[in-house]
Amino acid sequence: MTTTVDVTGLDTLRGDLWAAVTTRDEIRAADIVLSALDAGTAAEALLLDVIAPVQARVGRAWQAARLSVAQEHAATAIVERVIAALAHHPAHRPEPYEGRVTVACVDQEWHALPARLLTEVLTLRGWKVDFLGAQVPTPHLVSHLHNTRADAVALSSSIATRLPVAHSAITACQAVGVPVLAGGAAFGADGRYARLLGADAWAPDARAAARRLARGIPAPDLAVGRRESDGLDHLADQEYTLVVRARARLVRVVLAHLDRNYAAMANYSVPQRERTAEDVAHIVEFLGVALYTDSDPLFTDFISWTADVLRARGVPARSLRPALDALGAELKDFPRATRMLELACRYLAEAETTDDPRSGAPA
Ligand code: B12
Repeated sequence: MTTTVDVTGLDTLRGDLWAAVTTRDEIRAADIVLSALDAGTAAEALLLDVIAPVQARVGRAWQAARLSVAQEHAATAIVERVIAALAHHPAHRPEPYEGRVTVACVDQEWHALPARLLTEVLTLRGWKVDFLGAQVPTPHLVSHLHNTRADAVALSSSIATRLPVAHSAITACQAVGVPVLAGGAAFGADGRYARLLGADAWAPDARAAARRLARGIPAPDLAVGRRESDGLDHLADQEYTLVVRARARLVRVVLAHLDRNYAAMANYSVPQRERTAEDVAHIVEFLGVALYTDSDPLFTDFISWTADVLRARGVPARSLRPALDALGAELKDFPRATRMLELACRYLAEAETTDDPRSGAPA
């Protein structure tokens, strides 16, 4: 049964599901979704207009420190179970067979839930889907494609730091003649990184992905060939390679700089020091991907996101500045990295006006 429900109905469902997942009431959460399905709400609407926005809200609430990591994990675990219950419900039966698609997250990508939502939507639309889940090593993905003769592979990535790995996966899948549909937040809201990395197609969400697959994505022309470096001429300056190779050293140097110059660090507890080291490692990692894609906004957006996360936890945005300065000093001979770090510092300077002037400790 696939009728729709009015906007108010969906809003109520979202509110109810949010309340259930944030109070860790799995039975109630499943009941809300399955009752709506029985009452005639389309399974696709439940997946994309109820479950997906609730999950995204969980993410925003964690970012704003309104939910703890444990609460976010518990909510996500319940959402996964609710999707499974929905998928196994007798009302959730696919329309006629259309073709075969493999859905996989790129290597080191743990965000399997967006890919799972895509899987269920494609299944509802009649595709036979092989869902390979989170962090699929590229060689295993390629041998799976060899063995199953998929019409296309849908590659999912949510976090931008996985883009270089996604690039290798895209190239490897195409090399065995399978067209690649890319998607997930990592590829950019407008799909710019999917295009940059040579994906055959991109879609912003599961509905658009289903429409794109239905139109057919031509198999890559193996006779023409494509170099992995096409469109990435900027990599010739080696900045990406050198930053990635020096990652561990850069993190150590920045931490030593913070230790020397910020008395507050001496009073940090072990967990606080660990979090600072994680934050610095994250900064270096995102800088590396910004260099890979030659995207200034990728790095500034990440700094803006980190500043929001810190601010929500009572740490001012400017506390990121010392780490960026130390990194800038180390990378002063790298023009692209210098430009990105300067832009990020400019962003922080503008954001500073909204900070609490009393605190000045580094992240
Ligand atoms: C749940 C979650 C996790 C779980 C994932 C569990 C799981 N089974 O998936 C866990 C705890 C593992 C996790 C880990 C991390 N996470 Co997380 N996570 C989330 C969260 C809350 C929800 C993700 C989700 O399911 N979203 C819901 C769906 C609906 O998202 P969606 O992208 O809109 O999906 C649609 C489209 O993208 C599209 N789509 C998806 N895939 C594909 C594929 C193709 C081919 C196509 C065409 C379309 C398509 O279709 C989907 C349906 O329409 C988000 C917050 C958020 N707002 O998304 C953070 C978030 C993605 N995580 C984040 C972070 C930082 C991390 C960590 C780095 C945290 C840490 N310090 O360890 C790690 C990284 C792990 C890794 N290496 O991958 C950040 C990323 C920020 C950034 N700057 O990029 C976010 C945004 C949280 C936040 N608000 O700050 N995370």
